Formats: sequence, structure tokens, C-alpha cells
Amino acid sequence: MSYETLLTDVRGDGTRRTLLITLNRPKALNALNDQLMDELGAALKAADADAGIGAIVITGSEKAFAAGADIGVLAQHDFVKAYTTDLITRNWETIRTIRKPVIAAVAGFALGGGCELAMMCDIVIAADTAKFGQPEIKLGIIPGAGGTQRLPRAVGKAKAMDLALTGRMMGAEEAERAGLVSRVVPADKLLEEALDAATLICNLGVASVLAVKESVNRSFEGTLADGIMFERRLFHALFGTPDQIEGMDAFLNKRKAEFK
Ligand code: CO8
Repeated sequence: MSYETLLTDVRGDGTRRTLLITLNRPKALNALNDQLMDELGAALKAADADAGIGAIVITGSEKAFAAGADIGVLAQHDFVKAYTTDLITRNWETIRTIRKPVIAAVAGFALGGGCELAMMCDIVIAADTAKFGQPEIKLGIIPGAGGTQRLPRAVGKAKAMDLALTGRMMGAEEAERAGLVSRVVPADKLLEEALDAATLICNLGVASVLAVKESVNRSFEGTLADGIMFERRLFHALFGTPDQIEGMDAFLNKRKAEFK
């Protein structure tokens, strides 16, 4: 399928490969509008349903992962129009429903909705040029796609308040220290690092990969006791699967596992 606001490419040569999605509105620093969010939702859903895809990488340009929601569009709304049309957020929940791992490879600006998009991904790998922020306060609004909820869970209340109340940007090193990103790499190595991580995941057992994602995400939803019980059920459920038998047999016989 081809899109107007995204470039898509399938990378790798294994049984399961990686879908690379590049946000592509360069003139507007990949500002997120309905068309882009609709296309992103469609691309992610198609990848989730495709047994040949094992992981997804979302990236932007060197200058911007995404500089937020399209302010030109936002400015045309009053409350009734925003509320009744579910302004820009209408496809946001789609991302949350994707079961395969999604890696954000972030260079340049990841602001507002761009930072929120990165936070919805499962792994965030940042170039040393990355800048994260929730600058909505400077526009007279607040984050609208999870920024006030996911940011404190990622970086703690103090830093989340600091970022969302002042609208300041945070560089890649600070973001890594704060726990928002998992690795920082030189900008020219960003895509390679993200695709390598995706390939590693593609070569693992599908059921255990999906179970890890589901179980870690569960830790954000309920109580610790519920999460531990959920994890235990999935842990037990994986015994007897071909991947568990292969993974353990390979370890015990000192050979590389070949997951089907
Ligand atoms: N929306 C629309 N256009 C944008 C946006 C944006 N968010 N960001 C940049 N652009 C455009 C600029 O207008 C400019 O266009 P043109 O060349 O036609 O004038 C072009 O991109 C390049 O931008 P700059 O000239 O400003 O580039 P600089 O390098 O000088 O500055 C910045 C880069 C700092 C990123 C600056 O562009 C900026 O501050 N952008 C706005 C950042 C922002 O406020 N983001 C938050 C938006 S609100 C939001 O995200 C709410 C989320 C709601 C949830 C739903 C999410 C989908």
C-alpha cells in the first residue's frame, strides 16, 4: 500500500521482517494531522495482521521525528468542533492496540504529539540530536494524546511537571537519564541501531515477544498484584510451546535457537 504522508519499506531477510515507517511531511517537520494519523494507523494495523512482519520501526527525518500536532489545523477549532470530531486523537487508540513491538527511532524534534507518539512506542532509541518536549502550554493548551499521563510514568512527576509546565525541551542525554529513552546513539547510527534491535526481535519466538509486550504494558494499567498474576499466567502458558521447547533445548545443547 502507498501513503502520502508516510514512506514504508520492509527490511531484513528472515522469515519475519521489519516494517520501517518514515513519517514524511518534511516541510512541516512531520507535524501530525488527521491524514498522517489515519495513514499511520492503517500501516500499523496492516503490519500487525501480516505474519511476515515481526517488528515495526517508526522514524522521522534528521531534523524532526515529529514537531507535534499540526498547529495550523488546531487553530481552526473551537471546543465543539474539537470535541465532536475527536480532533486529531481519533486514530490515537489504534497505536495502543498494536500487539507487535514498535520501536521509535528519534532524531531531532519530538515535541507535543511527536513526544506522545514516541512514548506510545515500546522502545525509544534516540539520536544524540533528539529533543523531547511537551510545549503545548506555550500554545495555551495542554498535551492531548497522553503527555500528562505517560510522561510522569516515564520520567517521574517532578520532571514531567517541569517539562509540561515550562514547555522546555529536553536533550537526548537528559531523556536517557530520566528514563524516557532506552539508548542514545550517534545520529548517523540511529536507523542501523533501531533496525538491528528490530531484527533481533523478529528472530525470537512470536508468542513470547507478544507476551512480553502485553505483560509490561499491563504494569501501567492496574495494581502490582494484578500485574504479577497476569505475568504468571502468561509465563505458565508459554510452557509446551514450540518456542519454549526449542529455546531451552538450544541452550542446553549449546546451539543457537531457531524459532519457527
Ligand atoms: N505544526 C505545523 N507546522 C509546523 C509545526 C507544527 N507543530 N512545527 C513546525 N512547523 C512548520 C513551521 O511552521 C515551518 O513552516 P514554514 O516553513 O512553512 O514556515 C516549518 O515547519 C519549519 O519550522 P520552523 O521554521 O519553526 O523551524 P525551526 O527550526 O526554526 O523551529 C521548532 C523548529 C522549534 C520545532 C518549531 O517549529 C516549533 O516550535 N514548532 C512547534 C512545536 C509545538 O508547539 N508542538 C506542539 C504542537 S501542539 C500538540 O502537539 C498537541 C498534541 C495533541 C494530541 C494529538 C497529537 C496528534
